[in-house]
Amino acid sequence: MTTPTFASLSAPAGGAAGSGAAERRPMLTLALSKGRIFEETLPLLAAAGIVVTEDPEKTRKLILATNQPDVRVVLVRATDVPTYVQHGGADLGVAGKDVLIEHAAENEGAGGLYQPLDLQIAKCRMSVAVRADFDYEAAVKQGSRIRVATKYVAVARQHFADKGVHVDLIKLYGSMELAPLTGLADAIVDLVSTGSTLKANKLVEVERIMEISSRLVVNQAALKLKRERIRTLIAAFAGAMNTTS
Ligand code: PRT
Ligand code: MG
Repeated sequence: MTTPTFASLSAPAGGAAGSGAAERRPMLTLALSKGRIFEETLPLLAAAGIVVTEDPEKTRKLILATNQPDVRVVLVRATDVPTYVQHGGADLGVAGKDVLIEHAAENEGAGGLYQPLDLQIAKCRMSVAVRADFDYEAAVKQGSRIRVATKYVAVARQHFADKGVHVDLIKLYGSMELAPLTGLADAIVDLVSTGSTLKANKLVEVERIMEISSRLVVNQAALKLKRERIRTLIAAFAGAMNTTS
């Protein structure tokens, strides 16, 4: 028996409404954030036969239709993707490992979120960076208390605890690079991709904490109720990754 493709399981585009059970299948909702995650998820969706028919950069709509009548995309902030999926506002979503770790720490493990696939997209690393004139190694060796500004409090806390370094963590929501330049902090924990943001702000990367990529997250209840469709989608994504990497 051959496995049907996701496209063949869906109601035919433009088919007469209400004729047959296929059209009455419940909506499959995918949560994505605008920008790199949206852009890098598009080819994976295409492999599953799904084409988003509106451009998020050109519309103010937050719900985007696709060529499949029973598949839609909701646009949410990157940090809100796990929340939407966990509570069933979306069946699936794509979120960075950075976002997922912080979400789990803030939500006691975030039950209800299944992570079946590392999509290997939106890759970067989480690192410690300091001003070029700050001797990080010496501060660590001397056992000084280091002030660290970051959006990623859970990852930073764990990293410095593992090293046995005492830190005062300062939670920020963005523009972490500014903290060492203004004297707010000695160091930052932030995402680094090309390194050009650090360079432009005269900061240097002194430690790599972990590699980051984005993962597919699925609502546990949706996985049970829409099992076949979600499994077919996961298989198409996995297949596309093998052919593009
Ligand atoms: O931007 P916004 O405030 O709307 O939200 P967001 O920053 O959470 O979303 P977005 O779309 O920027 O990032 C979504 C996900 O992409 C993150 O959760 C990461 O998993 C992943 N990702 C991959 C990155 C980067 N690369 C990245 N370079 N997220 C952010 N950056 C930022 C970084 O914080 C720093 O300010 O880009 C800057 C560094 O880039 P380089 O290339 O100069 O090193
Ligand atoms: Mg950003």
